[in-house]
Amino acid sequence: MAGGRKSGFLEKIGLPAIGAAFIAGAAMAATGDIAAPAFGGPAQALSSSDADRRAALLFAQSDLDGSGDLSVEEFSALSVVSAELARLSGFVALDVGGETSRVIDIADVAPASVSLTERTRIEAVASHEFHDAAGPDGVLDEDDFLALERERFIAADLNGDGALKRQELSVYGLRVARAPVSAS
Ligand SMILES: [Ca+2]
Ligand SMILES: [Ca+2]
Repeated sequence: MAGGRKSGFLEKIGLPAIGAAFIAGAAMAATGDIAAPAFGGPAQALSSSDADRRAALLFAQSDLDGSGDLSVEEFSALSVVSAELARLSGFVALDVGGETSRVIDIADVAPASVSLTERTRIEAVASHEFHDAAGPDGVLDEDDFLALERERFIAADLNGDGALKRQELSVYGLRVARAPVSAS
């Protein structure tokens, strides 16, 4: 049953490494270590500057080899891990560098797990996003990553006021969870 899976790199290297970092963070938060934020209550709003801070932290966590840029494998691992953690927990944590992360509850609107078919789609989308954002030099540096994450924010900012509230937060949460987003 498990014999046909092809994404060996992510399975053997990317996912465990990045996943372990996230899980270690969650474990530290659970035991009260201030190095990792604890999960707070539901977010009421997310400003574009907080979204930028979140993206900068994500970039640092995702640059597993510390090269200062993301490889397509590092970027793809981030997409898969973001999807799996969000779906498993039922929420998206908004780590913007404080002691607690506000969360966006997606339990009612996103599937609880990532199917193999979906995972293949997520990796394909990640590869596409990577090459689009990296541009001709094929290097995804922090500026490229912030710009890409800003697009995710702008797509969720339905009224264009530079902050996400209510329904917009749900749209953003679904995008972070790489869940299918309806057009409405
Ligand atoms: Ca790197
Ligand atoms: Ca808005």
